Amino acid sequence: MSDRIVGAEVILTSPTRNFVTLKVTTDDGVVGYGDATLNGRELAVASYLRDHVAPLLIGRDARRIEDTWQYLYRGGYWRRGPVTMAAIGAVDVALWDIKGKTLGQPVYQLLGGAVRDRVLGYTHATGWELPALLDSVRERTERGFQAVRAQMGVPGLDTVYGVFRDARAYEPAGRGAAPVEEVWDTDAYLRAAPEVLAGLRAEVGPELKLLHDAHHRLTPQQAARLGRALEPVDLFWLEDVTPAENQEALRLVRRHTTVPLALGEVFNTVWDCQRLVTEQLIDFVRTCVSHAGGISHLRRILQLAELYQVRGAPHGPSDVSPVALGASLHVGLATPNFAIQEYMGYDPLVHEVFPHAWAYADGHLTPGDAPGIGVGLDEELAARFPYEPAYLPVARRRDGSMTDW
Ligand code: CS2
Ligand code: MG
Repeated sequence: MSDRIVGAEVILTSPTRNFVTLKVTTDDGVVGYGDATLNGRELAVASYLRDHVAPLLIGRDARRIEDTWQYLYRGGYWRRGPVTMAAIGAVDVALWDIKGKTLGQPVYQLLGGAVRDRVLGYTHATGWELPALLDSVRERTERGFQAVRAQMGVPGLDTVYGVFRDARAYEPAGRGAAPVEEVWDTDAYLRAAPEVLAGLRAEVGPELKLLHDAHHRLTPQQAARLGRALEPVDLFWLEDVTPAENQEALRLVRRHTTVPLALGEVFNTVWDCQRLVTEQLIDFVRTCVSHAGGISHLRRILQLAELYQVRGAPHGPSDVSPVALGASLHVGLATPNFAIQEYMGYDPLVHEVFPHAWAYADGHLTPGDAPGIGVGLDEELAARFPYEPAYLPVARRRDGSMTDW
C-alpha cells in the first residue's frame, strides 16, 4: 500500500445546474472527491485543474495533504484568487476524503473529533411582498429550520436577485450564453427592506433567527443607515453590505450600528479575511471550503477568527456542491467557533447524482459517519447532464451603469 496518486480527473455535470468535481484515485483504488465549482466560471477551474494541476498530482503521496497544499499554493507563483483557490480547495478536499477512507474514519474524527452533536443550518426564504415572504418563511420553519434568510422584492423593480415571484424553481444562475440583465434601485431597496423585515419579525415572534443578504450593493453610508434601521428587527446577521474589496468601509458601518455583520463568501484565503477579523469589523466569516482552499485552509481561517471571537458561517448555496457541503459539515462538527452552515438545498436530481452521508433534520445538519467526506458521485447519471453555460444575473442602475455585486 503506497497511496500514490494515479488519477486526477475533472468531471463536469449539470443536473439542473453546473458542478465541477475533481476525482482523485490512488494506486490502491481509493477514490476521493473535491468540489471545484465556481459559479459562472466553471470551465476556468476545470482547465486549471486538468491542464496545470492534474499532471502534477500523478505520482504524489496522497497522504501528504498539507505538503500538497503548500506545493500548489506556493509553487504556483500566482497566488490567491478564486480560480486558483477553488482548484487547490478541490485537491485538498479530495485528499482528506482519501485519508478518511484509507483510515476508515469520517474526516471530522481526523480533525480532532466532534465538538458539537450537530451543526445549525439556515436556509433561504423569498417573497416579493410580506405575505408571500411570510408563507415562505413558515414553510421553512415547518420543515424545522430555526434560522432563515429572508429576501424581499423592491417596489418599482421587475426582478430582484435571489427573490423569485414563483418560488418553485429557485436557482439564481440562469442557463444561456450570457447573464440576464436586471435593473437595480438602491433607494427603493433601502425603503422596502426595513419595513418588510420589521413586519416579518412582528409575525414570526422573537425566537426565529432571521438573516438578510444585501449582496455587496451599498455604499458605507447606506450600509450604516440600513444597519441602524434594522436594529429593532434583531437580525442574526446582515450580510455583504458593501463590496468586499473596500474593507475600511466596515469600520464606518460599525461606528453606526450594532447589527451583526457577516461577510466573506467571495474571499479565498486567510489573507483576504485577516483585516476584517483582526480588527473585529465582522462577526461572521463566510468563506467556504470549496472557494477558500479546502478543509486545510478553511480551518486556518477559522482558527484565526477564533482568536477574535469571529465565528464561521460558510457559504452554502446551490452552487456549493454536495461534496463541499459535506466537507464543510466535517469542519463544522469539529471546529469550536463554527456558528452556522448555509443550506440552500438542492434539486432532488442533485441528491441522486451526489449520494451523500450528510443529512438534514430539525434545523440542523450532520456529516454522517461514512469514512472520508461521505459524498459520492454517480458518474453514469452525471454523464447524462452535460455542462451548459449558465450565469448569475448582472444588475444595472436606472441610468444604465453597472452595480456592485
Ligand atoms: C448568496 C449566493 O448564498 C448566498 O449568500 O450570496 O446566492 C451567491 O450570490 C451565489 O452563490 C454566487 O455564486
Ligand atoms: Mg450571500
